[in-house]
Amino acid sequence: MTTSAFRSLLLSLALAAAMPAAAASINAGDRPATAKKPFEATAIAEFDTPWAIAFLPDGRLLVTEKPGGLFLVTQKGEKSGVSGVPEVAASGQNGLLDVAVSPRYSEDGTIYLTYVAPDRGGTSLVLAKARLDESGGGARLSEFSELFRQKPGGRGQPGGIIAFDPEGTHLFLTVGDRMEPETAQDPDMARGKVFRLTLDGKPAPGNPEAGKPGVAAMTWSTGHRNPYGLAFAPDGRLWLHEMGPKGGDEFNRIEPGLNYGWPVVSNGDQYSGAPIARHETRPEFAAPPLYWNLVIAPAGLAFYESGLFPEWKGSALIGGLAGLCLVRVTFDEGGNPDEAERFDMEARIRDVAVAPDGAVWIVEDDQPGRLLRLAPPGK
Ligand SMILES: [Ca+2]
Repeated sequence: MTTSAFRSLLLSLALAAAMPAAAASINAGDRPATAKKPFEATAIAEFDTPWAIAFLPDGRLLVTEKPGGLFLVTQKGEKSGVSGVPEVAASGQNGLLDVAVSPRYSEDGTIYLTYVAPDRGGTSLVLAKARLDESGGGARLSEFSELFRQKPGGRGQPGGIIAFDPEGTHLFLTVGDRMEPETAQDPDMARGKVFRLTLDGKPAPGNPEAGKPGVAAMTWSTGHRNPYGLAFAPDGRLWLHEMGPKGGDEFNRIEPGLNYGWPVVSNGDQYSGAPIARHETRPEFAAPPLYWNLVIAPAGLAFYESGLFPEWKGSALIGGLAGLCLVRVTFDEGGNPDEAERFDMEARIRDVAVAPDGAVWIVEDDQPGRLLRLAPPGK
């Protein structure tokens, strides 16, 4: 062994020792969707390619449509359009994406949106906030404020998921690799990252590279491909799922400063069939404790804490696009996840949210796509 090889071996060992102890990665990609459904699914309304759903404190929902529509919807299915959404670049995976309700909504009346905007040299992921203004009849966005705009622009795989920490003081945002994989490892590119921001969209104090300029100051974790799920568990841990390439969808516990490896390592391969090194070959990258190969194409993530489905308490609920399913993930005493059951929904599931009464709501990725309420029979 040469001196430099010995040095790199020592470095690898040191990095491996610094990583959190984790159980072996579990592949849930071959699990069948055979779970008996403890719910009835009731179709509430239909939308044109719905992308995200979020509940207001009063039990109404906000629903985005990928082509650019934003709606307020009652639990009986009465829809009203919200005006003031800016022009979006709606094509392929791009368009109007996530909607999230401010953790201080009762005081600030604010919602957050992500969308892909037309821009020079491509299309850019944008994070914006606005007040949901229902004064004077109808609903509109007022005091619209753009908080973040990705530069340079890119192609598909935008990410764009918003989550707030349990304290309601920070906004977390996923950014996809925009189909340029190597940019996920570039600390100066707003690609393949999770950002941690203030509620006004500024780099949050205490971030791993808080003293640096630009993208680095915003970055909480790096090396992601295309994350369409991000949420805090009841125990305060942050979880993310991201789509793999050909195989290797990942469910990752997100910790500050860690690198999750894309595109250097993956549990899937290139679409061409060309292999990608596996996570276990590079311990300096955080490996997913749970992954899917075959893929489910995960979209939407919500943790369940209500009593309406008592057996689901503490579970993560994940929609499957390619999987045509709803996946329930449970955690052992060490916090390690595994897929507990998979419900066949016979449609591409784009997002999942839990209503104030504990019912689970999902939307189908279709044209039209249905908004469905899942509740125990008769509830
Ligand atoms: Ca990874």
